[in-house]
Amino acid sequence: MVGDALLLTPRDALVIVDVQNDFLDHGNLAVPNGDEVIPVLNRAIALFAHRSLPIYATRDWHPVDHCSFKTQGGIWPPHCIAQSKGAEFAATLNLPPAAIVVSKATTQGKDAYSGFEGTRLASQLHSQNVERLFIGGLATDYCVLNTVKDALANGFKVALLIDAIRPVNLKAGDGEAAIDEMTGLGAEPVRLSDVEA
Ligand code: VGL
Ligand code: ZN
Repeated sequence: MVGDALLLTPRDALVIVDVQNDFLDHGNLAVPNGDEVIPVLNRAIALFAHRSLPIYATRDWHPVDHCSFKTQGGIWPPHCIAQSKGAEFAATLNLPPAAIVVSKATTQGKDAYSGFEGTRLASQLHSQNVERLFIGGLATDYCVLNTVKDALANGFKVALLIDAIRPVNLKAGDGEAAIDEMTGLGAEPVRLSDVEA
């Protein structure tokens, strides 16, 4: 999709995944170069807001003793504890007041990498007549991957904002493998500069 302009339609929505302090520089589960997604997503927010298109923001919103934490036998450092500073959206992310916040992974004993898992996201999108999602955020190989897979499984088209995602890369190559998996399933990789201004 490089070169051609990609036109936004009234049935598009923006989904920003987990751009929260704990996934950013100095956060408890900092994603390498995660801060770089913010200026790109701010431009995306401006494009969608200008057209009054829906903007969703998912957030990881864990209880203090969440099962994904190392202290509980999980694989992650404690992160994104509900109501904590680390769980707040990046202060520099220009989320408009109309943005719809989707909290996920709120149950102690269950992790949820997808913004669709255990939330009303699919029904909210359907009730707004959305058919295509522009998805960016953190992290490519976890919550972006699983949100994109569930979006496709729920029948949405997906434009993956490849310049607005960054991987954890617990294992080298995880991010690239995730992008291959998402595009293999039908997500269209797009750069924000391909989206018409
Ligand atoms: C995420 C690891 C643990 C993510 C959430 O948002 O990608 N990654 N919890
Ligand atoms: Zn988490």
